[in-house]
Amino acid sequence: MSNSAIEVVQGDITKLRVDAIVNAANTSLLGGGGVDGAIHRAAGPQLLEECKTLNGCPTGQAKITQGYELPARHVIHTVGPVWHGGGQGEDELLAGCYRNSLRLAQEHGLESIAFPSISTGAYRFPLERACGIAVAEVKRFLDAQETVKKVFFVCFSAGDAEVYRKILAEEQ
Ligand code: AR6
Repeated sequence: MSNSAIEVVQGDITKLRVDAIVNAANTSLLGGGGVDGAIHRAAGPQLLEECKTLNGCPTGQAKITQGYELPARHVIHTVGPVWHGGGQGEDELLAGCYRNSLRLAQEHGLESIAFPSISTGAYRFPLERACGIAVAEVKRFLDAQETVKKVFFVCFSAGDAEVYRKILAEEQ
């Protein structure tokens, strides 16, 4: 795996022209606030129409749709765990979000994928802990296959981007 396979970007994930952006959704897959709301607004109403056909998504799993009016071709919807203190399987569920999203991308022959910082907003997962899990899962996946070539971590705030860059550098 080359070092440039993973890139941290600060900004709005709805602007990225990649094969798939990942949505930090809830189990209904019918929209919400945060990055979920931003993705549905930018993709337009057809995204909700397709989501209605999916019958929701369990925590830690992922489902794929078209991107509609987004620059991204697809949206991979995953559901992060709500943070309850760490004793309720939160780490493994969050790892599942990254693993299952990447597997879906691979199954669909997608080369580039962008993740928001899943569960670290409304679901209150501690940022550094979530970031460590995200980086570990993405690295393991990139080392094991050749379809997905580029992974972006998209951070809304400069502070979050700094944490991601620090943890990525430590793991090199
Ligand atoms: N681009 C990139 N990152 C963003 C954007 C954006 N446009 N908007 C927000 N973020 P959250 P969660 C960041 O709360 O914790 C929803 O209502 C945000 O700053 O969106 O997994 C769903 O429907 C934070 O760093 O997701 C669920 O009910 C990160 O995205 C619930 O929130 C994740 O924050 C999911 O909560």
